[in-house]
Amino acid sequence: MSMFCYQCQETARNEGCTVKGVCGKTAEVACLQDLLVWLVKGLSLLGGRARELGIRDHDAEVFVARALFATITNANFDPGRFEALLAEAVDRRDALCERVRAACAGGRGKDCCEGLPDCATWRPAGDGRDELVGKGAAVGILADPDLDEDIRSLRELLTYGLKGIAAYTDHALILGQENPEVLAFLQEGLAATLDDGLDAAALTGLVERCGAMGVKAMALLDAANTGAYGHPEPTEAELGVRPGPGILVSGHDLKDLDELLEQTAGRGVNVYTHGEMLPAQAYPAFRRHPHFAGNYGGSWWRQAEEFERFGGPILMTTNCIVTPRDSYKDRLYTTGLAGWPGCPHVPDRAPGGAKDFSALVEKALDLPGPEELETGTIPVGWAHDAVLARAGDIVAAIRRGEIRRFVVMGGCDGRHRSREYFTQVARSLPADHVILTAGCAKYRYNKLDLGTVAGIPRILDAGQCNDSYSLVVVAMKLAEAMGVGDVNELPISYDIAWYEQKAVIVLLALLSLGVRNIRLGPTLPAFLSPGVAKVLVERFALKPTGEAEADLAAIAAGA
Ligand code: SF4
Ligand code: SF3
Repeated sequence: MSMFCYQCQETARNEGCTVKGVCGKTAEVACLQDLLVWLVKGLSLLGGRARELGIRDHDAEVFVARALFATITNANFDPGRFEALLAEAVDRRDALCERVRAACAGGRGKDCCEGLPDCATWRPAGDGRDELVGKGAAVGILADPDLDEDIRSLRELLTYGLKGIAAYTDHALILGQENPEVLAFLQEGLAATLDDGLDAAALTGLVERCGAMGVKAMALLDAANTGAYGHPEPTEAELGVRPGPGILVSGHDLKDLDELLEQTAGRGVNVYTHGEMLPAQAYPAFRRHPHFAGNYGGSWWRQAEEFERFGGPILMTTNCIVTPRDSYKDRLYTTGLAGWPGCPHVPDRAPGGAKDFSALVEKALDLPGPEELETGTIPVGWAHDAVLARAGDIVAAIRRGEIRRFVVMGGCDGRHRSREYFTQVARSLPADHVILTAGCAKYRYNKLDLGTVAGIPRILDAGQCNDSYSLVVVAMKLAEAMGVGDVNELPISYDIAWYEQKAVIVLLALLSLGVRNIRLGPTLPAFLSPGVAKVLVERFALKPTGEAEADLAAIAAGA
């Protein structure tokens, strides 16, 4: 069995994982994921035909978002879960095909399901997992060895952007928010990757639209999160531990944390955040719980050691999971689209109901409390509402020269040593430079004491990767307040770290807003062909991060 995956920054040799994922994804799961993406492309093609006939299959649209989300880096490693998603994909696709056929025959007397590609008609013979894996191996990224490399690159760039949108869309859906335009675009974009008639220019146009849809998806999630839990408030998040048992929550799904906090109230169990759940420390709705304790540990790739030392149950709400050690595998609970074979999984909520976290609570009560890793606090809660409340002071500080430049350093963290670059940049920026960040990239520098300037911390942490939207809002409002017509004229530099597909959509979102001169690191994506990379460089002045010293000099000079 072989595989090919190059969707994340840690792909082997910055070329592609071919035997097993650096992330721990087996070839078997990689093939099942490829098959799922292929099938939802077929489903999406039918979704487009259905929309032309005035039919919208809402549940199928939601399914496409969930299926794509399941395939993002470090979310789901469980082959059994993919088998279930594959069966659902085939059933939903065929049900939609029947509706399209019926509507079409009635209206025009022809069969709109004729001439469909294999991905819209293939059904497994029922020979089990091997058959699915075999088919997945045949339909993956390199299925057509003769495909033009720029077309392949653009199709994959579009697919990964859509995966990022799908993740944010799923989080918003869980909070009861959806944007029909974004749901339709997920299908339109996927279907476009099947269209041999689309040349590089047409695909580039779709990639740009994908970025614009990414802005909408992030805006929706921002409204969903703040609508449900209030605007984040500047807060000093505790890093130490409290006496007594605890549960650690990681990932991105705030509703899981919300329900867990409710179900642990008065039970003598503290709830801690980890990784991308750190920003929850700033939401008023969570802070009102006296048993909501501090943040434990750092970013996702350090979790094996941290989870071991935490000692209690861990709830992994989405990415990023790393191969769990046996020492804590039985207390690592996945939920939502996260999955690891052999780890207990908390099922989805029934309509109108809540998830049942009682198993975690009972487990926590049986286990010792967490071992302390560190002490102190870090500032969080500097999302758009908090920053804009101080817009007048900030603009005045810029005019006085007290704040000379903002540096957007959001994105993802990762294992590679080369990411020390971001620590070095953060540490060495002049005292009149303020870092705007979001996503787990901040763990490379958010525990450095960089002090304050003009009464605000020099690291303004807007929240999770999806809260990069907040940084965009801040830039737009600053431009307005300073009477600047183009965001590129603001004293803002971009030094973005990427790892997985949610950072891909953040990047595309920034490009769609016309942001130029973004530095991206620690490497450019392997899925960008030289031709596509050249277009991005020429049109947007996108560049790879370089040596920290040289980049610092360029940033200080306004580049
Ligand atoms: Fe490799 Fe990244 Fe794909 Fe995992 S997600 S298989 S590390 S490219
Ligand atoms: Fe991090 Fe996975 Fe991307 Fe949400 S937790 S930013 S990598």
